[in-house]
Amino acid sequence: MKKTLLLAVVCVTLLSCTKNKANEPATAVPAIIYDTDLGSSTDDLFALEMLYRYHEEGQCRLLGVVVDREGEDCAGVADVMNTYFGHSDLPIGLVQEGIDTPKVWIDYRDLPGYATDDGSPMFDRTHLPPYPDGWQLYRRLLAAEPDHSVSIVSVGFVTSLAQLLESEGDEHSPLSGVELVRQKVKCLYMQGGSFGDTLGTCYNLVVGPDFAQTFFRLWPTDVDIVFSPGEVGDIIEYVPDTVIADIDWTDIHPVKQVYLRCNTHTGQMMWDPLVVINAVEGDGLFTLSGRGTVSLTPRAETMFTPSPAGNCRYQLPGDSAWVAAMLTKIRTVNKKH
Ligand SMILES: [Ca+2]
Repeated sequence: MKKTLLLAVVCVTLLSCTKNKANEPATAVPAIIYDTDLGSSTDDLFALEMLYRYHEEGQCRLLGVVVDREGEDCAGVADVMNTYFGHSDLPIGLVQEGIDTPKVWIDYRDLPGYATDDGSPMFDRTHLPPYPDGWQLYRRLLAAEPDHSVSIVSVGFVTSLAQLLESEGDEHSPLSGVELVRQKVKCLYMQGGSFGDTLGTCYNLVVGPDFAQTFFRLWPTDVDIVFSPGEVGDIIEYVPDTVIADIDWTDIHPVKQVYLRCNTHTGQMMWDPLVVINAVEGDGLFTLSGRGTVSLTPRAETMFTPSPAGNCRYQLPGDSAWVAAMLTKIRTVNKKH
């Protein structure tokens, strides 16, 4: 009897191993939550276009969009983009009680209201307000995914992330926000940080210092972060005339309309797409620092301390060939979508 029981246990174990192996290809494609301050800089738009393309090509699974800049118009931009590019099924979350009136660099928050010559809306909509709170959408999406499988692409503020980390158990999961992140998140890819010879700040963190402090205090130290500091994207420029020329196949295009209607000569560089490329295509296209830990000073400066067991790494600027290759990747989504 004992031998029979042992055999049964072995069989069940083998079956369960086989089942897990069969699931591996599905989990190998990164599941991604896109966390963005849409409505101000246009690199957030290009990064989102790239995620659509990666999703369509089966290179990632885009789970949803969290808008971390306050305002239903900012979430409306996400809705216009999702709808236009055929991803109206994507859920949208919007921060409440976020950063109070942060600077707007390129104001395209009225994109949802753009009209054609006859006054009719230029772009269709799917999800109208109200939107779920960003941290609540995080909890719902994370709870439904396999353990250690989700990559977060954070290219805006850390408002919704800080609120997620402070959250308690709810109908989606009994876990606290910290434990939910620890259980579900594989890696956070973040636009931000400054890791030069002297301490420095970055816009996305310093503009909301309380959120940044909460984020660094609570983020689990056993969940990886890859930072994309400003200087990495500072050398990649997608000039406005080229953007418009690349979208020569239509005028009814949300990104082209932003470039036709707004002053985009603001020193806009391609910071955010680098975060998406790293999250989807992996580390091979980037030169990364060694491992270490990152802490935040009281003045919201990021401080990197090398440590082989640390959870943090950061991108380093590439050479001119790398810059050209990155820009080509970014431009592709506008040329052929
Ligand atoms: Ca951004």
